[in-house]
Amino acid sequence: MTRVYIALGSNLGLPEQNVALAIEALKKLPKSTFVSCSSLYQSIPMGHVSQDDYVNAVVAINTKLDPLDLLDKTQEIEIAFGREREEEERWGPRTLDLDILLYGHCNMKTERLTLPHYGMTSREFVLYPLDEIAPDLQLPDGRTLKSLLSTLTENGMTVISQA
Ligand code: 5RY
Ligand code: CA
Ligand code: CA
Repeated sequence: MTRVYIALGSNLGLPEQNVALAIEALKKLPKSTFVSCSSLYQSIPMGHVSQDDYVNAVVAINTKLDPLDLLDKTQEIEIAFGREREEEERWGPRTLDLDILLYGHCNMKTERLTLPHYGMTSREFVLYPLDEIAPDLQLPDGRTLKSLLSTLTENGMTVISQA
């Protein structure tokens, strides 16, 4: 089994419900066991700022799925929640976004999947929830979660639903 961290985000439809139900869907992944999940956070949009606030969370699972099979499963869940990739603008609003942040200490860079997730080291809506469930986390390159958190400046994060 490999420890995996998955980030969830939504800012379309009913974001809080989308994230809560997506967590339930992740609990049912095949060849996997659920470990823990963070609180749900409301967060200020990053990247493309003229959109609604997001609801974000992070979950930890253990899995025997290989990274690309896990990606298939997370993309199926995104589609089941009404994700329409073709009609979306880059960094624009979406009903559900599931990002595999870390797959054990795996480093990979392919067309479909980059591990660790390239944006995770600088995004507060990933690092704060991760700190709740894995405060002693280290990246494959040895950087600690605490060192990444110390580089963040503003905090546009509010807990909306305690884990
Ligand atoms: C920056 C650029 C693009 C940060 C930057 C993205 C979410 C990014 C989001 C989300 C919140 C996006 C990717 N500099 N903002 N923006 N939550 N996704 N709060 O899940 F994240 S687009
Ligand atoms: Ca994302
Ligand atoms: Ca994504």
